[in-house]
Amino acid sequence: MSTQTSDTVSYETEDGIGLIVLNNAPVNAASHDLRRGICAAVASLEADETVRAIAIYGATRAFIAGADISEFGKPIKSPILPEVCLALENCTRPVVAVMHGATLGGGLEVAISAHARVALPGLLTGFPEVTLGVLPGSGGTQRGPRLIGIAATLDLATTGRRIGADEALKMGLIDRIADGEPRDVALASAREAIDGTLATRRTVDLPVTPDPAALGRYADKLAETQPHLFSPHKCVEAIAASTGPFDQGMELERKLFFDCIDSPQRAGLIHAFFAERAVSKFPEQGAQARDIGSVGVIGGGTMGSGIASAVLLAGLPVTLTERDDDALERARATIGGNLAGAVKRGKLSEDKRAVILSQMLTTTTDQSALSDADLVIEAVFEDMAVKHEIFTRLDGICKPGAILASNTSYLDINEIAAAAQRPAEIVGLHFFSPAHVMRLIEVVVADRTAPDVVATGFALAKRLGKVAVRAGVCDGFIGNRILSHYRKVADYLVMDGASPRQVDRAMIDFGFAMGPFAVSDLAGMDIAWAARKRKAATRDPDERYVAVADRICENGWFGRKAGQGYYIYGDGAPVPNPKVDAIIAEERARAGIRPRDFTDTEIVDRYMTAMVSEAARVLADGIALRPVDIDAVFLFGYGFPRHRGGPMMYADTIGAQALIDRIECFAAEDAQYWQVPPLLRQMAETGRSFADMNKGG
Ligand code: 3H9
Repeated sequence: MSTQTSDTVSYETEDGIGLIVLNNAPVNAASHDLRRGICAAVASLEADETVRAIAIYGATRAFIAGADISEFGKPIKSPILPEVCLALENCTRPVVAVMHGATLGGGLEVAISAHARVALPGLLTGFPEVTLGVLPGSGGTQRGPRLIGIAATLDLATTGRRIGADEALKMGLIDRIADGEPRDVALASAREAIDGTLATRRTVDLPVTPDPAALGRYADKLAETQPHLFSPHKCVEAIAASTGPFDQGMELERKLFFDCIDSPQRAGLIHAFFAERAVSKFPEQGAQARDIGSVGVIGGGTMGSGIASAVLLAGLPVTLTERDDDALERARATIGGNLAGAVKRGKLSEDKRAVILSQMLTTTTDQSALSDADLVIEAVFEDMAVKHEIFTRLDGICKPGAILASNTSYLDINEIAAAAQRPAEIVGLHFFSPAHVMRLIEVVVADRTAPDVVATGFALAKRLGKVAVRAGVCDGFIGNRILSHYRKVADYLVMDGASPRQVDRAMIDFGFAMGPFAVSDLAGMDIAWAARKRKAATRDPDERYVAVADRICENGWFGRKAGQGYYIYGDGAPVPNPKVDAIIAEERARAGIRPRDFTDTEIVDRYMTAMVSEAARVLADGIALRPVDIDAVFLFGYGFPRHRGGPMMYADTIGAQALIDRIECFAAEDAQYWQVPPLLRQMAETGRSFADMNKGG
């Protein structure tokens, strides 16, 4: 008979064994109710003289996925997780933790407070706290070094990487791996704890071997690679204290944990965590996604090959078509290279790569080979006439019910859909380069796209391990529309006196992995040049136009692939291109501009204000469902610094009125470009924030 100690925890006894069962679906987050329930169950079982050993396991798909993140930033109610850990560790009966599924962060800390650990094969464990801007705050930084050593704890805690049962066993984090149902394993393990075949001991009683070399190594590495992040450095500080008395170490860990909780980075990183999940809620989600068993890709350039690689890596067969055999050969080589990269990153075995290339990838010049595909993704160059021709042809070739998607990055999906007899089955699936690596897909919903086709786009993204965001139709959808607006500011700043390297550096210091000019070089400046030429005829004649990039391109300096662009690329680190500086000087002189100095703060303020302004217009136009969708687009598609949560979260930290003040100040220089979005005015008047809009307010 089982006794509930809280809504989510119960215990029962069988043959002298006490079983504590955790049932806080979906992933057993250590909520207040769960914590309370565990402490009460331990107390009741300890009071029962017939109980000789205790085992604790989860009745959901996880043991414990960690502290309940939604409680962060709110007042914490007792018992806190460190108290739960102490209750288990100080229990007078041997306690075995049965670790299965996600056993992360606070979940792992609970497990290492038990006296022995048995894991099921599908275990996913580690200390992911740094990815949320905190550190293991329930004794992980103190018990970890006692159990697996200082170096291994530093590795897990500062990287946040997740490991499986085999690695956990090798590391000494668990005592053994056992297969079976968690309850059966719990009973068997507790019996072994009683008869001594499973050794039990308190982690706190184990000695710590000092390792100043590892501590120094990690401190140096983090100072170099993550100087702007807060919590990884605090992990090192807390782990360093593990060689001293346990209680003192725990006290320091608790203090540092709260320093992290109070840091804006924690708020940004947790917003990013929930953003990834929030975007999976969309109006058409009730529709049944169609089965996708095979995918066609038209076009084997960088994008098409990247998409094919992503689909193949997800285990789906791909038929890729190109115009001629040479192009097919290049596509095969690109896909082969992409998959080799996956082997290198440990995501694929060499054998599996060979099987994929020989059995799952078909390349052909004959588009009729797409007749059986459930979904075809077009990834040819951006020309409406070409897309029309392809969609008309595909419509005739593809079987009824097949979905036809375009990977266009800005063209009108409604216009593309008009070329086919099946407008309900046409959708935009906008991948980001490199498509087998970048996690974002914009699912672009045209006027007549059917709900189940939208749901299929989301389901496919999930299968590919990507983050889908629903976008409406406009030039550039969510991401590229906003990008094409704020990218101009980088050019204006350079014309007015900043250098490309100063702008890049300021944005790197803000947290981006690369600045806008380095990104242009990486993407290839010829692509944006071609787009500018195409749009020249329709450009607003009053718009300020900067010709520096055109002049660089006229010289053939297209960026990295040409060996030079804004920077010169050789064997060492890229260096600023002095010939570009000369072009900038000439263009300033031609425009009669006397260059002035900009501080890095001024650069960031203009760049970010421009980004937020266009984002507010995208939201008001209904192109993005909620502010959090824009945040997700930038986090997963544009390298926005995760610890800042996304542009809309950034905007909330500045405030609508302060943003308006900035825009009005910048408008004194260029009133055509700097205009206050009406949504920001409304927000300033009503006090409503983007966070309120995410909650439906
Ligand atoms: C910590 O432990 C601090 C301690 O050291 C110190 C404390 C003092 N809390 O991802 P899914 C929700 S820090 C609250 O879609 P999956 C999630 O939002 C924590 N909610 O499923 C979603 O809700 P909804 C360290 C959580 O199977 C639902 O569960 N732990 C939490 O793809 C399903 O999630 C971590 O960092 C949570 N901890 O992946 C682990 N976790 O359905 C974070 C999940 O309403 N979690 N939810 O959208 C994960 O990595 C993944 O969620 C997991 C499952 C692998 C567990």
